[in-house]
Amino acid sequence: MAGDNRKGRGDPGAPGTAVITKTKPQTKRPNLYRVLLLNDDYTPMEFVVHVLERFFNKDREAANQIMLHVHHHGIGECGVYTYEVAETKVTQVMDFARKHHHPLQCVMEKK
Ligand code: TYC
Repeated sequence: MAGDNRKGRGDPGAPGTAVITKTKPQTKRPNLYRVLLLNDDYTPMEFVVHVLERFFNKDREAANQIMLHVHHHGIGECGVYTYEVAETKVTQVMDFARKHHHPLQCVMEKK
């Protein structure tokens, strides 16, 4: 109808109409991302261990294990995070490695 300025034009209170209410519980899980370190021939082992302690909250033993896994297998997981956290970790590691002139590479992949 022309010139119908009423608020909520559907008139949900009128007989024979209904408002659809929420039916399913809202339990959407966030997408998760693995943050991975890549091996190279130049970054010192001790620097990689330090990165794992500083940015991934690993204790020295866990950091050593992950570093050695990367050293032997070429790639390894540092942690699993939501997108924005994973992106921040990657940036922090890349900036830190660059600042110390190491070629260490850090990437993320969707789980
Ligand atoms: N391969 C390196 C070395 O022998 C050590 C290293 C481990 C580098 C893990 C990167 O992600 C890495 N010095």
